[in-house]
Amino acid sequence: MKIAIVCYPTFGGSGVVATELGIALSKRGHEVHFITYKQPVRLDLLNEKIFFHEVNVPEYPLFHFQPYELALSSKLVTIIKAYHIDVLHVHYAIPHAYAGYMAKKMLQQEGITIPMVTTLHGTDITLVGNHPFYKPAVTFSINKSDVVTSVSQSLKDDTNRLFDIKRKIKVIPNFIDLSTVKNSFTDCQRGLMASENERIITHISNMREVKCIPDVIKTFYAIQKKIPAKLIMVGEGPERAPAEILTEKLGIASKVIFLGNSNEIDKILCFSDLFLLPSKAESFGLAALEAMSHGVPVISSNAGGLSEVNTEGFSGYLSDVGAVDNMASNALKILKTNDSLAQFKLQARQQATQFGIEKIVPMYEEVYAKAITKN
Ligand code: GMT
Repeated sequence: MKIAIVCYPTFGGSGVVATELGIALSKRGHEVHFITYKQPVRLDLLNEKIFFHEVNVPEYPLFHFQPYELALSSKLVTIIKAYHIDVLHVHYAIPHAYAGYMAKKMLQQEGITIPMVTTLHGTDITLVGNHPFYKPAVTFSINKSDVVTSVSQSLKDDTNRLFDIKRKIKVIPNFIDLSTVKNSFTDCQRGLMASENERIITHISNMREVKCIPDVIKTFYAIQKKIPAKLIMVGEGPERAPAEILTEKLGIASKVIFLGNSNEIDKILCFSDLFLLPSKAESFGLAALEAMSHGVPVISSNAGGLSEVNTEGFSGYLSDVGAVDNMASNALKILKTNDSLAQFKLQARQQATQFGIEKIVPMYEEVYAKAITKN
């Protein structure tokens, strides 16, 4: 198949999923065309089956807002025609499904029909799309998609509750390529971050309010009172600076390392003992799955789809949003002895196998094939 993928190319779960999916599809023989404003962060594998088409938005001083949707839909028309694309897959409803629908309509004028698959990722529904300023356009573009998928049952339920959706939504969970994750934790260079007797706790996110960054710091504060530990904070966002101030106020600044955005997530997870994800909303929690794939148990909230990813008492523990004391005592259950940590590490890795790429990518292939046949 010839598949066009539209996504956000920067750090963020939906872009990562779209990129990894495109790479996996290309390895399975499909021709994949990424159409977005920048080369996706994880797309370092340009080959004869992968193409990247940049969407340029010319700056014009008259415009207060430059019209990205217009440039994207025009680019889609050009690429779909030039490469005879069979199916268009847009990740994140805003504004991709809207631009995709416009491209479909323009192509129809020329006698070309193409099915559009829209994958909902979370914030496009729960945080941004639900805003009254966007809601009519988001509802319209979801209903006009030929197939709609969501990354968890929880997100499907939220979408049906918040919007007037006429389409059936198919749940296709996010996935992980376990073959790329090193299974031996012997060469992890822990010494770079902590001393021998310290546990290493990690948080990775784009540090927005939804990630409850103060709860990460407060949970760690309670943990380090009981056992020697370091906290590694990976990512950039508006909550980073206040978090740094909080670590100083609590007197733990020397135990918390802020690394900023990193392309070395594998190395960081390799030496991590525990992952914290106390978010107040999380449609899936790809970062938690990535942690588990490296054998890192997860202490998370029970928001959104997290309970579909993290299993209580097996891959980690779940608490109510904001219940930092509970999160800390759960963390200590895992970290207290080498035996319990080793057991949870094994179980976390086992949990990740449920979301193996080889199980999930064929689900998308099936969706594409059906949509093309119906078209
Ligand atoms: O929340 C983020 O870190 C970014 C956001 C995005 O849109 O890229 O992530 C959403 O999509 C991910 C991939 O499907 C999910 O794993 C995240 O749970 C989801 N974020 C939220 O729902 C807050």
